[in-house]
Amino acid sequence: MRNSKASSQVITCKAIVCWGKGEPLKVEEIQVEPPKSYEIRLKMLCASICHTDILSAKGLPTPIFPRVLGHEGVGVVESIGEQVNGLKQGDTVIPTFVSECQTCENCTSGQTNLCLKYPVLWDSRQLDGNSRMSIKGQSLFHRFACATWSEYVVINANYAVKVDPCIPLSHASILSCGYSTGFGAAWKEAKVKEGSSVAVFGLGSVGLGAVEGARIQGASKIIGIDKNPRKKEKGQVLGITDFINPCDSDKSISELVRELTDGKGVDYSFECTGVIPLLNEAIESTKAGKGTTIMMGSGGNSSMQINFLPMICGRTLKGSIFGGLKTKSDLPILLEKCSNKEIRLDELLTHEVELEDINKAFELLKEADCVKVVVKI
Ligand code: CXF
Ligand code: ZN
Repeated sequence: MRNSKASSQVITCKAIVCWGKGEPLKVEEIQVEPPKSYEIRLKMLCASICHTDILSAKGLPTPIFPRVLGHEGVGVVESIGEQVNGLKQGDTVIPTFVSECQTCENCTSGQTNLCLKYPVLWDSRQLDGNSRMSIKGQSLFHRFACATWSEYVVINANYAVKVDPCIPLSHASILSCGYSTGFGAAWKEAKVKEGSSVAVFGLGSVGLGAVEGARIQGASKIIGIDKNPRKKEKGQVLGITDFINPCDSDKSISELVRELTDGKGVDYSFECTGVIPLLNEAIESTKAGKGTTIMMGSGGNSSMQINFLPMICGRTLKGSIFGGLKTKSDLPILLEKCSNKEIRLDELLTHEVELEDINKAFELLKEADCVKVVVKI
């Protein structure tokens, strides 16, 4: 039987709702509709916190409220719509915010992971413009189309990636955004070459993913940059060869990177903080004429100023969502690396909270040794 009885019923469950800009998050009883024909309803098992959820709670870049937050997570298929192929009840899946139809101009271009048929759902509703979540009759927006900080969620089946149930849930969850974004940036966007040099700005989960991606690609010099001295050791486990703490010097970061690279700069830099002045530093840390910077950090800002001279001197700046990873072609490869223990995700898992304690989780993120907070659902 493809559909359970539950698929025709609305489910009332707990979810984390953000009612307005900067307001504390609330645990609420919400209603989750049954899946429509191309949708699946997931029972979420585990979620995690990504920096952009904090920005969303502050109304950045767009104040969309009331909204169920969370976009990292993993769940099990509770029920499916009539037209869904390739997924069944009981499958373990990651909800994703990018998709891959494999047929559109972008998917077949070999240049981008931004599918045109199933785009990033910036307006925080499902593809048909509606939401499947509500509270006392009032519609709730999603975080992208994911809204993982909920016991149940409905997503379009094209935004779901099947996961080997043997992968620890916490690992699957952190592969659904931050870490994969960094890893993909080194692997798919920069295509880091063997023996090359790399600088990673910010050693949170995105940055540590970029470090590990660069190490696996064969980079021989990986410079980690972070204001938090505790990140040095963590970075070393994942693969940094050098560490810069900008607070320890009066020099600019790009000068410090040059000092570590015979005055030349690095082949690739990865901006994972979203702090705009750091983007210029990341660009200026790369080699004139051929250096590449991949920008992933989201500061929630809508504009920024890029210095003219370093860019005109032949450097490349590329923006990236989800590290350029395609959800059908690339994410399964990363999930397999996780199964084979080729990547060290345990190093990222520093804290764990219950869904109800999500506000506490935001506090934990300020702690010096915090990389990733996992949310048990
Ligand atoms: C986000 C960064 C801002 C654009 C959408 C994706 N990545 C992770 O949360
Ligand atoms: Zn994220």
